[in-house]
Amino acid sequence: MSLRISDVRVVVTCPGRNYVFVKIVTTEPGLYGVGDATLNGRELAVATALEEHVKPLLIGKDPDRIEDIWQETFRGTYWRGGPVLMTALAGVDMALWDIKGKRAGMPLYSLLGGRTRQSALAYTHVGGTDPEQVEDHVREAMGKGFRVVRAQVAVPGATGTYGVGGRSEAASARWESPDGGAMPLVEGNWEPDAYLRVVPRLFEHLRTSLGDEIALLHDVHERLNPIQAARLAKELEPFHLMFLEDPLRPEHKESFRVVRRASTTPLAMGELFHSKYECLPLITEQLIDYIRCDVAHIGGITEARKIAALAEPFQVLTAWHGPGDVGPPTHAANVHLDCAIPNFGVQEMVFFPEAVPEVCPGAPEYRDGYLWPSEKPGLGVDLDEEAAAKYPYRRGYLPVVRRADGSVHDW
Ligand code: GCO
Ligand code: MG
Repeated sequence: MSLRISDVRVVVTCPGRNYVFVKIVTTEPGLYGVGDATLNGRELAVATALEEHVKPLLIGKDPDRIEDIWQETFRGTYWRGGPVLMTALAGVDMALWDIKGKRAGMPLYSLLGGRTRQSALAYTHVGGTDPEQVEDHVREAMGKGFRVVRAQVAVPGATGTYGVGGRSEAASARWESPDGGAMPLVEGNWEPDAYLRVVPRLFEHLRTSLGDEIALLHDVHERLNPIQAARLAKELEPFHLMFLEDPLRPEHKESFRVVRRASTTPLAMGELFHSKYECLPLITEQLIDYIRCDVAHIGGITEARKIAALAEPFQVLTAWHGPGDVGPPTHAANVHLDCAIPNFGVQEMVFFPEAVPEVCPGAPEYRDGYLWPSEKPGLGVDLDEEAAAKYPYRRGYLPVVRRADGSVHDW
C-alpha cells in the first residue's frame, strides 16, 4: 500500500513560552514531519481547530500531495481564512514539507529550488528607556555581529505598550482573576503625539552616534493613522532606515498610498495578513518594499513561496516575521525560504528560551549576523513529546492598550 497519513499529533507546550506543534505521522515506520501552529494568545483555539476539524480529514491522505491537501483544507471546507485556520493549516503544511524533504533526503531549501545564497542576513530587536540606552543596546547587538538592528524607545508617559515601554520583545501578559479566570494586562497612556516626537529623536541620536554603517529598522506596530504615518516616514527620511514596519492597520491597504507619496523611507508590512490576497495590492502597486508575512499564520511554506514569487517582479523583498512567539519549525522554514528565493531581504530572529531546544531542537544556527539553514533532510527540526509534556501550557494573553482617556487603541 502507498504511503498514508496515519496520525496527526497536536502538542501544546510552554518551554518558556507557549507553542503549538504538529507532528504528522505516516504509515512508513519512523517517517514523520514536524510543523508549528503557534498563534500567540490563541493557542488552544488553533489546537482545537486541528484536533477537531483538520485532523479527521487528514487521516488516510497521501502526504506527498501538499498542494492538494492545502487547497482542500483552505477552500474545500468552505469556511476559510483568518488567523486560527491559517495557523492550523501552516502547522500541517510545514509538517508535510518536512516529510517530503525526509523522503527525498534533501533539506527544504533544496526542494524549493536550491540555494541562491549561503545564509540569511538577520536582525535582532533592541529597546531602551531613552535614546542613550537604546544606543548602548545597539552597540551590544553589533558586538554579537548584527549588521541590522530594530530599535524601539520608551514613549514618555506611556506604560508598557509593545516596543515603547523600553522593552523590545512582545510578552504574553497574564493576570489570574480571583475566580480563576484570566484577563489580559491593560497597558495605558498611549498617545500618538508623544510617540511621533520621540521616534525621530531616537533615530537622529542613533545615526549621529553610530554612523551610517549599521542598518536600522523601526516597528510602528500598526498604531498610527495615515497622516501620522506619513509624517513619521517623512521625518525619518534623513536617518535612512532599512524599513519602517507596519505603519498602518492591516485593514487599510489603500492608506499606504498616503504614506508612500509623502516619503522615500522604505516600508514593510504583513505580519497581520493571513493570505496572498491581502498582500496583492501592496505588492502590485509597489506601496511597500518588504513583505513580512508570518509563515506560521498564512498557511505555511506553500503560501509563502507564492507570496515571494508574486513579490519578485515588483521588486518587493521578503522579511518574514520571526518573533519569539512562533516556534523553531517556523524559524527553520523562514531560513530555508530565505536561502532559496531570489528576492530575500532580511530575516527577523530571536534567541529562544533555554528549554526550547530540549523540546524542539534544530532552530537555524546564528553566526556573525547571519542565519544558516540546517543541512538535514526536511526542515531539520525535531519534536520530543516527552520533553514537551514536562512544560504544560500556561494561559496567556497579549496585552490591551488604552489611551490616556481610557479608550482602546491598537496594541
Ligand atoms: C515583530 C512583531 C511581534 C508581534 C508579536 C505578537 O515585529 O516581531 O511585531 O513581536 O508583536 O508577534 O504576538
Ligand atoms: Mg512587527
